[in-house]
Amino acid sequence: MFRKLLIANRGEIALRVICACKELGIRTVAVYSEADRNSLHVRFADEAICIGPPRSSDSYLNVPAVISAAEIADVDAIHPGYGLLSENANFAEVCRASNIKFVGPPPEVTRLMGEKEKARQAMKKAKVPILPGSDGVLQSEGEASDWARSIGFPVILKASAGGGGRGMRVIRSEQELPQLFQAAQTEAANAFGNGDLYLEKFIERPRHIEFQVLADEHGNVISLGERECSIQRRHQKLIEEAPSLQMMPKLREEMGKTLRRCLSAIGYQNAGTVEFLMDEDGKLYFIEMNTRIQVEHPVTEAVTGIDLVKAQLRIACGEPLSAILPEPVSISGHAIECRINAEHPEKFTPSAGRITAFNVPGGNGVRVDTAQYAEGVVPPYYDSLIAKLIVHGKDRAEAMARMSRALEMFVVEGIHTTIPLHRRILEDAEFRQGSFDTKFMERFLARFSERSAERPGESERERREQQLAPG
Ligand code: MV4
Repeated sequence: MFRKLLIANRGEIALRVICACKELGIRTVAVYSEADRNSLHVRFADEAICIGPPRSSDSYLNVPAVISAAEIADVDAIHPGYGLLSENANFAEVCRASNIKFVGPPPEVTRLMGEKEKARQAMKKAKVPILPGSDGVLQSEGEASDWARSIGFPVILKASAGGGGRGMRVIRSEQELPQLFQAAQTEAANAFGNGDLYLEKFIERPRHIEFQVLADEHGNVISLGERECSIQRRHQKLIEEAPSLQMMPKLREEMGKTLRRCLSAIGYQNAGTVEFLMDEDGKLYFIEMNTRIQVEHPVTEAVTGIDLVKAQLRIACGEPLSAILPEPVSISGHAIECRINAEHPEKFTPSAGRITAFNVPGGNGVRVDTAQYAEGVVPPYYDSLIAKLIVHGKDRAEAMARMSRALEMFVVEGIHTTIPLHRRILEDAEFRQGSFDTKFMERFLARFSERSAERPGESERERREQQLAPG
């Protein structure tokens, strides 16, 4: 096993990696920005090194600063967490050149999956279902038009260097194409330094379903089932569940086999997530692969009993899956995660500041992953996730009841959070019924405004806050 590992991240995921290292007897090195001096990842790591000013670009994203810290601390490995440098193939290459093990897939695979159109073709070649669409990147607007006509409108233009919803355009008719093609190309070139586009059939009301996989360094791959991630707003997930109510056991098993074959062929290693859209007929289509541990990994941990971060570390040390996994791997019960973000309830804009009171729920089937504490400060420089509340129950009904009571017992004062919003979602009939798609939040928020409109004499803000408030 590694002797010493550097965590190139902050917040709850840095703490999550520290937990796994402590359990495996690995010494830990935290890196932190000037805004994170008093953070728990600094406190609980064996060593901590300040790598720069508050802004991520000056600290957590500064490759020379991170590598220097790793060399000074003399670590064997780096865990990148999620976001930041986790899917940066160049960083993984620098780690390799510095003789430091990057806990993740080889840079070549990260690079392949980062080019969305190449990833799509690789999946197609391995017989993973993809949507009808262009073969390779579009060379011209004319080519886009030809593909769109042969596939049939509506279609969606996507940036090959994009992902996570950035730089996409839905095209509903031939007339719209020239303008939207130009707009998408310009946006992609500006945002990613690469204007390459591809095109797919557009699915109007998809569900977002993703498969968690683990691959060792000896060609063995396993699928740990799916997560339902359709409850999202502006491409930010709010609630994730495992398993998905929409997934038939036969399809899950079939996808598992397909993914094992495909990812073994690609030479995938370590933890990864394969994202799919599910159409109204329950068919799955590959959209993207994420080559990192994800925010929502705990729901899979809850239903499989597998510690995914420990598995990542053991895989990176060369252990085979057969030594890591229980026999057999099975999925039991139902898990739900609510992302607790520091956000204004009505605008979903970041809410930084000092936390004046903090009570974390516990009890049977409840897990909270957080690096926050009472009197702690949420800095304005980073993403707004301050805690993840994960519950596990024997079925979805028990998980929902557990989530409701845990949200009630979760106290965060001094800043705004998404806790009141989650409490309302948990009461929503459509959510409880469980057959939602990625448009759920739009409908949910519209139901809200309608009810607010029926209450004259209050400001919009007062109404919204009252409706979002507990009780
Ligand atoms: C799509 C789509 C409909 N049809 N592709 C958004 C994020 C990126 N990973 C892919 N996305 C989408 N791709 C086709 N062919 C709709 C979306 C989409 C979406 C997907 C998953 C979760 C939430 C979403 C919200 C809006 C659009």
